[in-house]
Amino acid sequence: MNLTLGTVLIPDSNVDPANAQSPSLITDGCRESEGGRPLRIALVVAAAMLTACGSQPKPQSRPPNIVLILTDDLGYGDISIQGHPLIRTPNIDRMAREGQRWTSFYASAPLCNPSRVALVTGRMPIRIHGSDKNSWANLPDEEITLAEMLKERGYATAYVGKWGLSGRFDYPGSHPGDQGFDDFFGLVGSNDAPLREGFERTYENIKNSTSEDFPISLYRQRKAVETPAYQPTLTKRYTEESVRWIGGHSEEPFFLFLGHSMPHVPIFRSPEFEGHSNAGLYGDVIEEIDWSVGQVIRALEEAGVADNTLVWFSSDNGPWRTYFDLGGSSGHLRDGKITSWEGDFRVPGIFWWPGTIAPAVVDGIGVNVDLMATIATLTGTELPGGRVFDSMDLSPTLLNGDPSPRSEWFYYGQSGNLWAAREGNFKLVFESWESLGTEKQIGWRGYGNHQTHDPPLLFDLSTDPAERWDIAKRKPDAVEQVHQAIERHRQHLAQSRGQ
Ligand SMILES: [Ca+2]
Repeated sequence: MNLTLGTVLIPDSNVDPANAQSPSLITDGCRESEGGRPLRIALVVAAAMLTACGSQPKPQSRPPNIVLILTDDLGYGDISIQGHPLIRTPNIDRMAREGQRWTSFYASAPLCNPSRVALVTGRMPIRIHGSDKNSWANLPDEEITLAEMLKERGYATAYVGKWGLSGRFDYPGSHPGDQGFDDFFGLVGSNDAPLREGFERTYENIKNSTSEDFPISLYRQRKAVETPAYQPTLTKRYTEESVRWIGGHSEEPFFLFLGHSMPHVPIFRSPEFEGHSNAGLYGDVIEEIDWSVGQVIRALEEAGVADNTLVWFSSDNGPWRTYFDLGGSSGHLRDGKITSWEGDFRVPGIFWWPGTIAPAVVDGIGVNVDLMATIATLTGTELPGGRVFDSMDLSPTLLNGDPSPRSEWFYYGQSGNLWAAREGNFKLVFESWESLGTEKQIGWRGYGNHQTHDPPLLFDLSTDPAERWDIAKRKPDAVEQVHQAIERHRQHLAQSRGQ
């Protein structure tokens, strides 16, 4: 079956998601209520949309809790189970061993904000922002987030950590409280914005910086409680807040989004983790995040809800390699943050739900934009109506070990240019950059060697995940195969943009 973006899989009506076997294929674009009665779409084949009326899944007595742990700029290769030789991440590794580790899991965009916009809405930023931008842009108030969706299902909701979906908290839709989160403790955005006036952004300055160099505020709800935020204990305090919040909500369905500020530069760790790793400051930072994961898992176990909780661990984009030892590693993948290479878009993707998610290493494609449809199914929740999603339901893989329903992904750059596209194992690269050094020294933020590839480069990611060998001339059929996927994707975007 030929799936297109904007198609989601959900289980048949009245089926307990935990026991779902053969999900029906539906299109989200048709999921609008009619006189209060939702339409269910039974089957879609390519462009043909066949619809049938039906009812939605009945609410379960106690839907699963959802905990999303998102790190900032953590690389694919920064965790020990994915090959880092020095950094030890026993708690993340445990999640991976007991759950599913996806080796082709992608961030939706090459940098923080658009990746997060896609994650919380199930919609690609180029769809949301009519100007085609895939760069930093505020999340519009009218977008419906995961938290707003789950609140309709009766969930308690909290956001702890870096928000990153707005630049300030002074307009409608800008605060987590406007986007469905009951509780908030964290930062508006990245831990490096803004810089102190007169602070020159160089590697040395960032390396030697203190919290005083970044006049950002730590918020509790809508009130700034600490300025500048004391950064060495951010990971620790986010963790304590999360553990406390879980303990206070174990009697009801809950959704916790823990968005770590680390390891985005400037990197800090609490005193207990100084020298904790064998991999320097960056290693210490990652090992503290791993400790945090362990604390969250323990809190779920102590509250007696671990077997009814999905925990997901990932990163919003790849490592910031222009900061050398202050940035992480994409392992065997090429390059890192703000490039079209796998080292940016491909990130850790771990799903843990003991007793429900069958342990596996999954090599099918998944993307953080898929969480919306996946979580809707797992919680028996209605996707918001009146809009088109780019989210595909990964629950058949999570619950039954089926192949991933997603066979393609599209790598958009900041300007909205299509940098690259993947169909199956083949990736076409149209535009590329390299991380060359620190900003101020070489080009924009240390990036250079920008190239437009015409004809595009072709890589077989199954045999060449490091994208070293252009095989476009050898595999014209594969080139055409990816072009066809792009054409389907563009038709879908054009038909539904802005909806
Ligand atoms: Ca980031």
